[in-house]
Amino acid sequence: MPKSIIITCAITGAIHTPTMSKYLPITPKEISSEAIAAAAAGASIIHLHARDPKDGKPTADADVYMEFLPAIQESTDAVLNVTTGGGHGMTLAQRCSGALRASPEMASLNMGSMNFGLFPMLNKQRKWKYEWEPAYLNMTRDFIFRNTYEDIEWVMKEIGEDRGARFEFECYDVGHLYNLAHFLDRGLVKPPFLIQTIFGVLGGIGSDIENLMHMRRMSNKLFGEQNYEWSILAAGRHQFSFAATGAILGGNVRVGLEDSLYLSKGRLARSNAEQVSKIKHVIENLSLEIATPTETRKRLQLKGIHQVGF
Ligand code: KMH
Ligand code: ZN
Repeated sequence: MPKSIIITCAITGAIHTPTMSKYLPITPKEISSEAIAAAAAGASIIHLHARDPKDGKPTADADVYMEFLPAIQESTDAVLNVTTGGGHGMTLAQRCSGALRASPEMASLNMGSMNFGLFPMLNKQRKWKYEWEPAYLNMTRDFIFRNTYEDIEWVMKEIGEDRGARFEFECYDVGHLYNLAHFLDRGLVKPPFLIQTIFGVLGGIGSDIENLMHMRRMSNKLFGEQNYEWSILAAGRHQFSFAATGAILGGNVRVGLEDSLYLSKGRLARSNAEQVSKIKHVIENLSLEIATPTETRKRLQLKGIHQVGF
């Protein structure tokens, strides 16, 4: 029997900027209504970042997270997963401010330092709404997304061990799988864990199907297929083809406006829920099923909705 498929929806992220799509949620109210609709459409995990309500810039203000986390959880039993990637240019503590305050059931954990190039998005001519937007993209020419061993250990201790969150291990390249294996060897990671394999970020592994197969093969070799839940996300235009291929291969999937602003070629997604509905239809048309939040909690052995700090 194929396992049901866990759909994660990443609502707003820290990659896209307000000028790129008027549908990108910015304020706590927008983030919570988008998250609730995405969960109703079939996402059992909601991955969250916060933005400054004034201008949409990624923010490290934990109070902003606390404006939307309780509101979302009041209306849905989806698992709330809070970023530790935060926004570009933040310190590690700033990146983790929401997760430190909220003690969520899940948090992201980025498994290696890397380039993270957003500057190609400057190539499209636009009239920017806010000055920070082109500066934010441009600074990634000289930016290292820092995730040293010490950084990773700190997040594992503060957010995993002390606050009881389990992680979405974000692996943007093959070396990140080996870093995860290193922490498994040291006993700092315990199955069942979620590996989010990420394709198409400039600085990470590219969106080629050979890479999808390779990341799966190496994950199986390093961890054993029964010890982890595999999830797939591709940034940009490969979002749906990679999710569909991953689903066929036994993986879980991630969609959402953090990863792509589009629903199909040239057509902006009007909401996160639109993307979730699309992948849900693909999955169901393949005679596969989507996982409920209850199944997701059980498979990932999460601490439960009543153990969070919001
Ligand atoms: N902020 C990006 C560099 C995550 O949510 O953990 C990547 C990121 C991933 O934010
Ligand atoms: Zn994120």
